[in-house]
Amino acid sequence: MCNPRAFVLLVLLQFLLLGSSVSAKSNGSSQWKTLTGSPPLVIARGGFSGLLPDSSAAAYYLALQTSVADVALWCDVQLTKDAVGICFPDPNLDQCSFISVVFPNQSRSYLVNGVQNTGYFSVDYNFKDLSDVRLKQCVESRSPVFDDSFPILTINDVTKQMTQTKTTALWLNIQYDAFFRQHKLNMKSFVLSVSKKVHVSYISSPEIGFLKSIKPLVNAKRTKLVFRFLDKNGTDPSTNQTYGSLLKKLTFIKTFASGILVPKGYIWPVEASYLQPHTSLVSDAHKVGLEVYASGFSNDDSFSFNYSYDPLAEYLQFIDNGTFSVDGVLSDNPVTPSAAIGCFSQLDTNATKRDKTLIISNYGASGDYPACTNVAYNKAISDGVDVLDCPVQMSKDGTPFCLNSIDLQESTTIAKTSFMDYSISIPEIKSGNGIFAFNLTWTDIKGLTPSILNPFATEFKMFRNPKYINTGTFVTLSDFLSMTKNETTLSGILITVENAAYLAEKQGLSVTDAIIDALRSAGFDKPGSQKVYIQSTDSAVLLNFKQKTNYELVYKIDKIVYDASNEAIEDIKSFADAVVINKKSVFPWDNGFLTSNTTRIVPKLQASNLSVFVGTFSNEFVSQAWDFLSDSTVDINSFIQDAGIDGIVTDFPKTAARYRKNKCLNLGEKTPPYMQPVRVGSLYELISQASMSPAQAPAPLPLLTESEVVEPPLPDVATIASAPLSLGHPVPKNAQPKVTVCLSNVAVFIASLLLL
Ligand SMILES: *[C@@H]1O[C@H](CO)[C@@H](O)[C@H](O)[C@H]1NC(C)=O
Ligand SMILES: *[C@@H]1O[C@H](CO)[C@@H](O)[C@H](O)[C@H]1NC(C)=O
Ligand SMILES: *[C@@H]1O[C@H](CO)[C@@H](O)[C@H](O)[C@H]1NC(C)=O
Ligand SMILES: *[C@@H]1O[C@H](CO)[C@@H](O)[C@H](O)[C@H]1NC(C)=O
Ligand SMILES: *[C@@H]1O[C@H](CO)[C@@H](O)[C@H](O)[C@H]1NC(C)=O
Ligand SMILES: *[C@@H]1O[C@H](CO)[C@@H](O)[C@H](O)[C@H]1NC(C)=O
Ligand SMILES: *[C@@H]1O[C@H](CO)[C@@H](O)[C@H](O)[C@H]1NC(C)=O
Ligand SMILES: *[C@@H]1O[C@H](CO)[C@@H](O)[C@H](O)[C@H]1NC(C)=O
Ligand SMILES: *[C@@H]1O[C@H](CO)[C@@H](O)[C@H](O)[C@H]1NC(C)=O
Ligand SMILES: CC(=O)N[C@H]1CO[C@H](CO)[C@@H](O)[C@@H]1O
Ligand SMILES: CC(=O)N[C@H]1CO[C@H](CO)[C@@H](O)[C@@H]1O
Repeated sequence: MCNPRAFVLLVLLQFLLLGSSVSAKSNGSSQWKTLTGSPPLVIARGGFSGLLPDSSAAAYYLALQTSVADVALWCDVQLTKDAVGICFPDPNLDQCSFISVVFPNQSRSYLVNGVQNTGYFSVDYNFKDLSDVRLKQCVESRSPVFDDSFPILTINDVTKQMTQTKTTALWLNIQYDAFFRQHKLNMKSFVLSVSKKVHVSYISSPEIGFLKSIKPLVNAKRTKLVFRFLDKNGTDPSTNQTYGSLLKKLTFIKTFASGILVPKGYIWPVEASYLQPHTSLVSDAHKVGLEVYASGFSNDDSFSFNYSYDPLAEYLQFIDNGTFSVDGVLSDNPVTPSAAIGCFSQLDTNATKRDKTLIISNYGASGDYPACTNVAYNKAISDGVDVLDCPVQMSKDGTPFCLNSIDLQESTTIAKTSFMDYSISIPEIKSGNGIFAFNLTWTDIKGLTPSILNPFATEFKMFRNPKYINTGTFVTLSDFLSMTKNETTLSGILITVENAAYLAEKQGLSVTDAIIDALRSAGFDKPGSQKVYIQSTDSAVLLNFKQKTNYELVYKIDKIVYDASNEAIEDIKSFADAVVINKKSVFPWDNGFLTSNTTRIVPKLQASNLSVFVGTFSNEFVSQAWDFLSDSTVDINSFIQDAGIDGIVTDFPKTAARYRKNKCLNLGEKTPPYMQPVRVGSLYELISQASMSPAQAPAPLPLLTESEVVEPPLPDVATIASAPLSLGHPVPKNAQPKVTVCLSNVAVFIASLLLL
């Protein structure tokens, strides 16, 4: 390796990433519906190109470390002017490297398969000219922090990396034979020379002419030839036939290839972002003896809403749908298909839970349906949630009902109705205007149209399940209780209480009494199989319940806290059995990367017999640290295995429930690499090395102190004759002593954080 910087980075990676070479061979004895009956192949496109620059040494390394042992490393072969074979995604080097910085003003224009293309082409440079060119991420949405560190690799460099694991396969993709021939470069003789030196397991090309010409010259037992299909409209330059028409000639293709590689939509078509019934391509191809590999898998690409942003679900659809299995998948994030194959396939529908972590819904299955609607609740139950949650709000006429927020604007279309006139500002509740639940009767609220929560829409333009954006109906607390009471799969329900003091004092509504009454009427006050959890951020609410009931009490800490003082923990123990904390309190992060190991908060709370629940888990990869490889299962696995939490609060109970059934739990030393918790901090180290400037020292650890935990007791319920007087107006100072005290406590707490 000519670049000392990249070498240092690689050594670091080697040191910090999963080091053990535990055998990760998939279980071959099970019945796969692939052509040969073997498990499907995982093909790492340019290495782990979903995180690290495509075709970089680091990307290939990470792929080897996180995948099944027989992973195939995919190299897009390009030739330089002096006929050196490099692995690079395109013959135009411009988009995925900094070549234009090294050779300013040298861009050129060529016809590539009939399309005019401008940039910097490998055919114009000798390999040694490229020694100062560094790689960069080709996909804009991917983190650029690893850019400008890694040089272009030759195929030789890649095969050297593979020697440490004997089972790894090499896959050479020859995308542009015709183009290189136009430039007097002979791809065929180059590929043959490589295959004489190293074992090339697969050669793919979208050009029939190339495959036909090489077929007599390779050993069919050692090397499989794969015909690659592109867009159905596209044309193979060697035959002038469209790929769409070639799809009808599988027996002809079998004469020169042993398999086909097709865009995944050829198998499971997607229309308007929803999955259509599958085509018969896999079984048709298997009938004529062709293997089928599917391309286009990456964890950060928009895929069908049928998968609920869960990339593992997509792989299962292709390899474990009961009807067929593709023979391999071409992936930018090979950890995910590895886990799909090694841990999640062929699970019994009734597979037992192998992990005891509690799964608690966040407003029902709110990732799939509008929050707290009947459909969100039913989906959460059928997805296997343990504890179903109802955040209780009060209507003007005193009906407790389930909704994520006291402000009806957050998950209904009320802002588009005549109730918009009810929009007011109550700074004690939230900043900005709201249309508050206690201002409308239950009849009016029931008539509102629910609307799905979209936490990642503004910043990331990621939207949830558009087909069901306004479905479902809202339920009262007593509806919720009768729906859950006989549900044997639920181990409990969780009732969330907020704004109790305000409702009592200003609106004359006692939310705590309403809840206690509803639970009693539904029979939850008697010992039963289901636990009732009462959750609040307000310790006074929990103390109130503690005096009157025997329910499990859960204290929610909104702030990010890495530790807690002994006094604070003693206080919490006096009114709570469990605590809910933020994900970022468990693994500190900076700019999307984990900065250090787990904090002390979880063991500290657990040492005092407080259960620790953590939230909120979402499938959208933008909600996860990059360290979790854009895979919600890797995220969940690390929190459970590394941090040992007791419960996870999630918008997508299905992903968490499936995790608990996977075959790779409790295997100890035999845990395959793709189901081991990530080594936190390793990527962060890599970045600070890459940018050659030490990462900023992390901010001082936020500590939970006693002053925040202690709150004034709940006020008495006021008698309110008519519409409250002070609604929408600033509260006179001396009228609200209790609230003022409370606010000043928070202010002191925040100030103490800043001073730490
Ligand atoms: C492999 O599959 C066989 C048959 O299904 C099973 O008995 C065995 O336990 C499996 N091994 C592993 C490591 O999963
Ligand atoms: C080279 O590039 C620079 C900056 O893009 C530009 O100002 C200059 O005119 C270019 N020179 C030639 C000869 O194209
Ligand atoms: C493919 O062909 C159809 C019909 O000629 C056309 O409408 C469509 O835009 C083409 N798609 C691409 C990607 O070229
Ligand atoms: C394909 O079409 C081009 C342009 O029409 C023609 O020059 C070329 O000879 C054709 N190739 C084959 C193999 O038919
Ligand atoms: C995908 O989801 C849509 C909407 O729920 C549904 O109609 C369709 O049947 C699903 N497709 C598959 C293949 O399951
Ligand atoms: C799974 O469990 C359900 C309910 O207990 C039962 O009806 C069903 O037969 C079971 N299925 C299998 C495959 O065991
Ligand atoms: C649900 O439970 C209640 C009380 O335990 C019982 O009266 C009712 O019949 C049950 N309903 C169903 C559908 O099982
Ligand atoms: C994390 O913990 C491990 C083992 O306890 C230690 O070796 C490693 O240095 C720690 N890493 C960081 C970034 O703190
Ligand atoms: C935690 O609970 C266990 C068993 O209930 C008990 O033995 C232990 O003393 C408790 N520890 C603390 C710190 O309360
Ligand atoms: C076993 C399994 O998951 N089968 C599924 C295969 O895909 C079809 C279509 O989505 C589902 O209906 C099956 O349940
Ligand atoms: C039904 C009801 O309480 N409506 C009130 C909601 O709030 C607005 C604005 O404060 C009042 O004008 C309504 O009387």
